Amino acid sequence: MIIVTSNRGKYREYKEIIGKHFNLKLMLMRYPEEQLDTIEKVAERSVYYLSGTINDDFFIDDSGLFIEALRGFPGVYSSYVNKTLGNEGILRLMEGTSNRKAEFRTCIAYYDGKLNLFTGKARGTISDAARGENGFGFDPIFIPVGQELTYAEMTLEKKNSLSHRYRAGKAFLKFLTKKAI
Ligand code: ITT
Repeated sequence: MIIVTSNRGKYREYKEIIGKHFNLKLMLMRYPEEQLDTIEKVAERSVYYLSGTINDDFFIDDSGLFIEALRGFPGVYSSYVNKTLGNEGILRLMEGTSNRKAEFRTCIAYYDGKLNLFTGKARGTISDAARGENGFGFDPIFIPVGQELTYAEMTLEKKNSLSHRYRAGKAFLKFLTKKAI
């Protein structure tokens, strides 16, 4: 089983979520991501693009941060926004905004000759300041619901016990386990 991603942070998390149960190999590469209106559509399109070039079962992970007060922004534009505005830019956009609600979403798209999608969500809030050194991307500014710490202040094990990626991964793992028997 191959994970195709340009993001080592994702791989680190999947090594725990999936790699403990199935043999997981990393194909570190960037692939074209079309700007469609949902992460599921983006993932689906990328899988069809990659399925022509990879001769093994593989999956990709398309994720995004959806901020309520910004009407779902950055959403499907998360990767671009993370590179351009960054966490400080998001915090600036949120200055003076009392509604800090946000949701992280992950869509795993697994290709085994057929396309299979697994989604996971985690609700939470945007912190007032960036906090923590762990993780990647928007982790320093996202506090999952019921927690005090940002993802970046948590250990990998803790983030992996409650994150959007863990939830999508759990559904994926169930599918893989069923398939293996
Ligand atoms: P791929 O090669 O796998 O596409 P990517 O980093 O471009 O890697 P996405 O498009 O799925 O991945 O992610 C959109 C942005 O959201 C990107 O900047 C990520 O760093 C960030 N992101 C995704 N999952 C995250 C998580 O669990 N915690 C914090 N940021 C995350």
